[in-house]
Amino acid sequence: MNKELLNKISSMQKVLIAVFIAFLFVAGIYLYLNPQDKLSQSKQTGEFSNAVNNYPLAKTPEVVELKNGDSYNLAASIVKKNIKGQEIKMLAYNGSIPGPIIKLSQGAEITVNFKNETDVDSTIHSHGVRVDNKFDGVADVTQKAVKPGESFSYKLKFPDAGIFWYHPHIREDYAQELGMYGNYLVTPTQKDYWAEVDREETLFLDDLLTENGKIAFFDRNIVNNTLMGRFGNVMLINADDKYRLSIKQGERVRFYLTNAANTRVFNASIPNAQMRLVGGDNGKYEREEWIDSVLLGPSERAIVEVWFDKAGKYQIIHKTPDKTYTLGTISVAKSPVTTSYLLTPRVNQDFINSLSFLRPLFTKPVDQKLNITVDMMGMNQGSMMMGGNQSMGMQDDNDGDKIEWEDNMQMMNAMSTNKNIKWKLVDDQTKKKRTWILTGNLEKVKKLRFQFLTIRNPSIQCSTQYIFMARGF
Ligand SMILES: [Cu+2]
Repeated sequence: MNKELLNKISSMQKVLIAVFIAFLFVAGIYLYLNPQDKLSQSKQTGEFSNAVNNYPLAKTPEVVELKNGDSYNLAASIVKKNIKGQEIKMLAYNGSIPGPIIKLSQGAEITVNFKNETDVDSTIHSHGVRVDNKFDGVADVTQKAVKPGESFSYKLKFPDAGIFWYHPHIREDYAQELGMYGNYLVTPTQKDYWAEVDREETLFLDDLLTENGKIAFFDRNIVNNTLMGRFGNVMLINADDKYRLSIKQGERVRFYLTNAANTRVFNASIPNAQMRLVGGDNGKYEREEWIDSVLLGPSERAIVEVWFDKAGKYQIIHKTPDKTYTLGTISVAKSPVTTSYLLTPRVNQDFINSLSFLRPLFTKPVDQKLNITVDMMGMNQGSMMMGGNQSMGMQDDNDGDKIEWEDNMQMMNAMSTNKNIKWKLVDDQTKKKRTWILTGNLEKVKKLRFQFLTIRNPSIQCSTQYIFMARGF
């Protein structure tokens, strides 16, 4: 080979490299400008159909009262529902979204015979209910997934009073988003556990991501938006974008709120009405308090009481530092006011006493720290290819705000899947990855601190909220 040829090759290589870089640059800009196109590439691997077909219309939930020892059949199936004037394919329990409100007395044990008639594997996870591990409904951990056409029976017991909920624990990004959620309302055995009210209402707060009047793309095999979760663009109460409640003046209402959104935090309030926070995830609180609004993380519940002593229209709103969403309306019809509402928030001494055995642990030093952190396989290279951080929209514009109210890292989020984002628990001291199983009696229980570490990439300073669940307690 002579020198000239060598020069030729190297200059050809230079051209090739330049073309390659140019290609990456153009592709990066293209993907940045057309995020949906990136998704449509994976559409070929199997998209969940969003065809409405002849599916029945979703019903509104009925209240099912169950007694100790009862069996109840709960089938999940495909339905359609009108959201913002468009018929959308959704999933329902016993034909309704939310699913039936299962009302039972504290201490009851029931059997739920679940049948999966949807297009996705499923389970029933009874969120917040202290059930036996084998009926906890976590696919591939406590049971095998219930495939379409299959059934599974859950033996459930309800030792605690309050509001709980059921939903699948496999592909809940798809199935729960499409309507698979329902409440268990557990009435306390103790008579004055709650204050006297005239009415109880269960409200599921949720958001749904739609695109051109259809549910936005879901891949059958890949979970997307795993970094920040799937933020919706339609706000819903009980799967209704125009939720209405009609009551009479003077009524005292206890609302049981559940956040069914997969990542959105709600800051709910009813302007011009006095609201009292009386309970949360585990029933009543030690001390009730007057509040202006209540903050609900994903999966969280809140129990509030409101007395509507004036007639008129009230709005249920969700207020963030930048935006106010109207979630629903409450019409209060004129009526003689015959009831009153105890104006002093209650102090629940019995509950305070019942927690006294835990109080010494509050000041006990932490025995071990566990870091909850994330591996982002290939995501960093991706961000370089996409032309830097600024254009990725990864900079957090909510300085000092610890809540990610909206999807502020849309591009990065759209690229993240269950394949390139892996969560792990790492021992803070040994830096080893671990799985923790706590055994033994309470005195021997170690005090653990679980801490979320900011992702160790200076370009990704995000303040996303992540859900952390402790099971089997
Ligand atoms: Cu849950």
